[in-house]
Amino acid sequence: MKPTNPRLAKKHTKAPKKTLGEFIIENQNQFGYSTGELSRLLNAIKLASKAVNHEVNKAGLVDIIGSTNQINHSNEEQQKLDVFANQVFKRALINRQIVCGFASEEEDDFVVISSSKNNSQNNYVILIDPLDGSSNIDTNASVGTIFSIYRRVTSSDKPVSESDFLQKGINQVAAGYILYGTSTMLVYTTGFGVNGFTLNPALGTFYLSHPNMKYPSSGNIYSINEGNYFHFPKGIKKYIKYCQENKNGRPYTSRYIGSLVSDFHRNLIKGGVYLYPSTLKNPNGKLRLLYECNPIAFLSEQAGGAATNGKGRILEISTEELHQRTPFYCGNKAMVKEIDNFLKLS
Ligand code: AHM
Ligand code: MG
Repeated sequence: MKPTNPRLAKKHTKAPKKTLGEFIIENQNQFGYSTGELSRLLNAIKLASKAVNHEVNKAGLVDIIGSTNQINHSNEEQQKLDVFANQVFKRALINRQIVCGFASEEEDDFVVISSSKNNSQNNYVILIDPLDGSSNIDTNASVGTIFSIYRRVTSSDKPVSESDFLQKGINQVAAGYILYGTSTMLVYTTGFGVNGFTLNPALGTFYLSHPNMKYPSSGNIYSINEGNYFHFPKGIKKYIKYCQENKNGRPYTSRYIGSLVSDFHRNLIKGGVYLYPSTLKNPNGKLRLLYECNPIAFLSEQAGGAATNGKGRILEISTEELHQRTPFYCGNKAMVKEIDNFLKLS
């Protein structure tokens, strides 16, 4: 019998991938306040995401696609799956009494959650966009869930108040997204790098597939809804022309799904930048600071990238209201810097 090639033998005895549950427990002691509360919260998100994933995968087979004919706080039409995903996350977090407050892009106001367990109050609030990019559902394109977690700033013997939610992005203790794409992934950060987990649908388990995610050192993708070109600020119009110019490694490639989680995820892996500028109609852009921009900005910075509103860092923007919007530029650091320069010069 031929002796085993030691290189091949090594390949076959590769250690099994870590599960998300194992990873959460292993890293629990990274927090100053290590009570296991944040770990339980991440586990609840993991569970809810599987339920949403199951429903998203059935879209087309059951009566779950299309509009509810209702308008949400932001004056946008709610899709049936928006409402479903919101309920699933809300229930998972409220029933388990893991957080003391919940705010969602699909709700008008935040929800106070009081805990009946041992008379103790929980310390975290969560803000969530339950189904981002939901207008893509009808066409079977990828959508996502985005979440952002803060430690409350008010005293824990009182119900949460608005100030617990209106914190600057730099105060986030964790943020992440679930991408319901060709495979389902949960990607998150607790301020110690970004890690991505892929769902094995047969087992219903997330496995660490993308440890310590970082942007490539350079990128060449720009993602923007160019249909709004004539409504963009001068600097962005010039930047788009710059991307299209044929010199010094350009033209860049244009890729836009219209689903922030999917566009961000692709740019993170391949190197690129996502832009949602102000427009004549929407001077603050379209994206919501608390539910979309802050969590994605936190992930972007943790992956070695940047996120700005064209004037400064997203994570340092003061928040005045729950559904506040902001222009958003996010991706490879050097590319975001280019955009900031174009905006400053125009
Ligand atoms: P939503 O939360 O209502 O789905 O809106 C956010 C989405 C982002 O995912 C996406 O990048 C953007 O809106 C697309 O907007 P537009 O169609 O104007 O390009
Ligand atoms: Mg959204």
